[in-house]
Amino acid sequence: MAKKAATRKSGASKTPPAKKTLASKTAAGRRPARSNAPALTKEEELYAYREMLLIRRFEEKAGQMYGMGLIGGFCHLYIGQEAVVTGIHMASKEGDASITGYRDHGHMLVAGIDPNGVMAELTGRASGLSKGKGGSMHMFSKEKNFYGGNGIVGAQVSLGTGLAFAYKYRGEDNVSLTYFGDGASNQGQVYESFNMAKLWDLPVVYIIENNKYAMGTSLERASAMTDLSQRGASFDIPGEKVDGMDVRYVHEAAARAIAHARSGKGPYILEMLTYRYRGHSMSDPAKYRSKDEVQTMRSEHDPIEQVKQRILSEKHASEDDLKQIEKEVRAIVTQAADFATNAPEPDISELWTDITIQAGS
Ligand SMILES: Cc1ncc(C[n+]2csc(CCOP(=O)(O)OP(=O)(O)O)c2C)c(N)n1
Ligand SMILES: [Mg+2]
Repeated sequence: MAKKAATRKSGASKTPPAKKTLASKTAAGRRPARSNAPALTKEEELYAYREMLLIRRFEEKAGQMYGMGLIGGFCHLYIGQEAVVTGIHMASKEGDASITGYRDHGHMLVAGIDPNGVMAELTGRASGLSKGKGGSMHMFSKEKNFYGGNGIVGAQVSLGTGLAFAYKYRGEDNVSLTYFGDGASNQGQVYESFNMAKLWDLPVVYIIENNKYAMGTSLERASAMTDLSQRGASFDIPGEKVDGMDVRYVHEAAARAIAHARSGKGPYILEMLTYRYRGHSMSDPAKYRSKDEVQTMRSEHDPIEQVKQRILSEKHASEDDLKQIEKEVRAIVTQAADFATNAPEPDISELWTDITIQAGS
């Protein structure tokens, strides 16, 4: 990624060569057996730290605002999963498309979408990304090639495959980054999409964010075959399991998968082993898992804490430097919250717009 990390809006990407290796912890024993982790450069580590912190603080604020009644409807937080979207984005390049389900705030922030517009959409304001009419699950940015924000579980897989088809059809050098959950991986349309993607060797990377649960149902309870990285085997789509709590592994695997798709070899599956700390949505009593399980993931595998400790031990930055980053991130989030609280609501006439295409138009 190199360039993208340094400036959020820069152009070409470079997939960094594997450099020196560092030892890494395993994610609750679920990480594939590899003893050495790939290293990121100082700039990449600092970029990852800032991006993940922005997602974390933004969502903590959204959670608070939801509790205060400022955000209505559904709101699914991504807290704990930040390394997935950050590492994938670092390996992508300008113009690549991304699409996901309803747990989408992190995907938008990392794509460089204005936090004010995202937060204002959560509070239903006219200056929100969908004019205040979509809410948490339905936001888009054509400018940043972000295609939602989709509430129908699995629907983004067909749409993401279609985005890849468009790139190939037009002869463009971009890939579709299609994110979905472990629960969605059992949806029928996923396999119709896999078939077409391989049949036509479409440039799509399927990123399965396996956070172990689909609402209150664990993967083991709902899936006959739980190795999601192999779900493309019968379509001849390669796949791998990745420690999704460690941004270094995510970035390394993403670089490999994206290069594969971009070079014309067709789709690739990445199963990201990750974890959400919060409930499925804001209204989840979370009775299906123990507090210990959550606490272990938070205290032993937190993606932000891992990067922070490496930055300090490698002396890439001091405690004070990191505090300064935290301060800057908090200022962005505070400003977004203020904006989203004070911005005007949509005019009542907006009830009748953006519903259907008018005859003759
Ligand atoms: C087609 C469809 N079926 C059911 C639902 C209800 N539903 C919403 S989220 C969800 C669980 C999906 O879990 P997963 O794919 O693992 O994603 P996660 O929430 O863990 O990110 C379900 C069943 C839905 N929105 N759409
Ligand atoms: Mg899940």
